[in-house]
Amino acid sequence: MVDLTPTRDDKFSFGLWTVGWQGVDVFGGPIRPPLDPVAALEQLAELGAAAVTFHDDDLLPDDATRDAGLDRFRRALNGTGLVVEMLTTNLFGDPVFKEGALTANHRDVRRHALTKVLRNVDLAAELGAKTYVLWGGREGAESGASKDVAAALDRYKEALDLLCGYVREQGYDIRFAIEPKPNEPRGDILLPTIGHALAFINELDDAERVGINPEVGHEQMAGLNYPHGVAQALWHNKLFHIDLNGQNGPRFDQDLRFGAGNLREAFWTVDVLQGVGVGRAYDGFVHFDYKPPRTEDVDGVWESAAGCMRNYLALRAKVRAFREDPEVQQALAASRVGELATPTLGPEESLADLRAGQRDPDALGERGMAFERLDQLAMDHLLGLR
Ligand SMILES: [Mn+2]
Repeated sequence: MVDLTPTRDDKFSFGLWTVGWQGVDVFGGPIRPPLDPVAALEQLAELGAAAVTFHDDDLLPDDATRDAGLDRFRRALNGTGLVVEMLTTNLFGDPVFKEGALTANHRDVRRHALTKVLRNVDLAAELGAKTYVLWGGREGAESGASKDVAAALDRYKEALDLLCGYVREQGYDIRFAIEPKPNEPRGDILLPTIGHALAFINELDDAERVGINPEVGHEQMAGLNYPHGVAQALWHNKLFHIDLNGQNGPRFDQDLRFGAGNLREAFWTVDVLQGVGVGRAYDGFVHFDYKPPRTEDVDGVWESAAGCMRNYLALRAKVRAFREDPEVQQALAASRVGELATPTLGPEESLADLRAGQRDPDALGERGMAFERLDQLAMDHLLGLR
């Protein structure tokens, strides 16, 4: 049996808003008491996490208690040995952001939003966080004429260009990561998928400094294949951060613990994060952005946090065993998976050579690909049958 005890080397990280979620949803108020951030640090350290992340407002809700709150939090970081690896801004909760933040129609709202981000970027630098996430939950629309999408993208770009310039000017070691989401809370959110965000980043002044923070459920809400999206992000060298959780297909954002929901995609997600196929593994923090269901009491919260890490470690062991299995290697060869790495045109070959070549399309068309055997082997590993 593999050891499923998380260690600091596993680089597990949790948002303070995850375990601290009081269960407020569209249909009901809080069902759990507020969680003290220091208690959260202590419990997460105990469970084997290595880092935490937070929105400005999660830790520092008002200016009157800001300095004292920060002091107390720093002492707890030192005491537990946890680090802050990522910071982000709450640009969605306050009424001022009801129509958007960095892309709000109202210019003063955009100026207020940018001010809020800048202040928290300073805090990120101070705390040593190297990733700054931007989730534009309110950047979007419910109706057609209400948002000039091209102008909104101009303003989104302006904000990112200004933020990158600021970070460069200050000499901060910080990169930005955009978190795509198709909808919720807005009817339609800008930069809805990994692909939209990657294309947008290409238009930025300092595209090198901006990557993405894809979340399992957000892609699956759009019916997309999450591990494929992660593989493409790695291929572009843009996987700056990751948000793992669970989701059952296109429906509301479930934010289940990692491994719950679509277990097969969780398996392939861990596989792709190991660098299989892409040739480039993800070596950043393994960040969980989920919500302990509102059926749970405080014990259930910690059960779900431990479950996220346990499921990741279990799937990592399964994925490694799958890749090392000699029968899997034979099945991969039978399915010609490795052959895809060979360029279509030979090194000394011209397109004229290619066109002059003889092939037998009928014979090629008759050949089975043996993918079912390959996938059943993966299934057998996942089900613990091998
Ligand atoms: Mn989510």
